[in-house]
Amino acid sequence: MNVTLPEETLMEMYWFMLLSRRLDERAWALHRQGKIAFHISAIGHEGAQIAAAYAIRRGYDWIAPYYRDLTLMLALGYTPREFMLSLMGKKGDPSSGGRQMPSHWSLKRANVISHSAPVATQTSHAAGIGLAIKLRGEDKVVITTVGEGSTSQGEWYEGVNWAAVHKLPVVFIVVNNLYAISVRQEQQMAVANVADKALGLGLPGISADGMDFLAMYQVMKEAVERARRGEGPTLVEAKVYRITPHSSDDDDRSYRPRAEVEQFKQRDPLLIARQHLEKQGLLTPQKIEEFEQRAREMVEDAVRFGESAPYPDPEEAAHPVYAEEVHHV
Ligand SMILES: Cc1ncc(C[n+]2csc(CCOP(=O)(O)OP(=O)(O)O)c2C)c(N)n1
Repeated sequence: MNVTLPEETLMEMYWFMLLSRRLDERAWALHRQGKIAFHISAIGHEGAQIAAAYAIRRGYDWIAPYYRDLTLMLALGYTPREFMLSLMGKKGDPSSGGRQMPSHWSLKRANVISHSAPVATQTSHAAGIGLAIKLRGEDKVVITTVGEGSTSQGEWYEGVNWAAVHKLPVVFIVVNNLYAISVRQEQQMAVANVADKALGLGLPGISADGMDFLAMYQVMKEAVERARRGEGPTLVEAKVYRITPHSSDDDDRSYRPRAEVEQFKQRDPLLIARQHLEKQGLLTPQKIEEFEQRAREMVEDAVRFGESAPYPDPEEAAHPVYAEEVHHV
């Protein structure tokens, strides 16, 4: 592995992974307390996401994410307070003003575009943005994420195919956590790796260890640079594991053995990152405690902020779904 990143960058990456984890855990607790209606988790996905965030030029490149991208969003500047507003359906939620499901991100200031509820639709959004970048002659890149189950959708093939034909600056990240709710990968596709699908579509396909943020970063960095040089899209498969149930509405005991979950917990991305940074002498027990303390404070501040924030005004219910004034041509 020849990844060289400044020490502060490595520590910052670890910090966002930790903050994401602690926020995520708090969201589960809020759900069990009956304070929020729904949560969909990033636990197990942090390493792949932080690598993607740091491989791009944040605030410059474009992002078409999916619902499991909490760590990516935090690294793009989405705040814990904003996350709580989204979870609690409160007015200041930047994604939709508290009127969308939580974790259906959009963040104008960070070039994050809103995604729809049907899975894989963001793939064609990303291809469209890629085409716009190319037509304008810009050196921007767009990254988009889906789960492996979403690669069974026709729209996913259409978007990837179009980007490959026109050599668009897109990195298609497929986060393979083995399950699409209760459907295992083998019931969903006849290939061993999602990356194998790239062969038939005419773009490079690479599998990365998404549990290890440095392994994933290396693959992402190459894919992003390739796109920026005008050499076209790459399909990056991040092999991860979803340690939690699909969402707060799901009982995963009905479709996967506990032993499997326990086995993958040994490869927890936060643990792997910690081991990397401890080995390099960057993370000391004191630093770990300092980070934990800061994360606890931020999470509790965000919860208080969310709880005291107002709900959207009823008059805003249709905004900005319908135009104030309709223009007929
Ligand atoms: C077109 C479509 N079909 C079904 C659903 C319901 N649905 C929501 S998430 C999901 C699973 C997606 O699995 P995957 O793409 O592997 O992502 P993961 O949640 O595992 O990260 C399904 C079937 C949907 N939102 N859109």
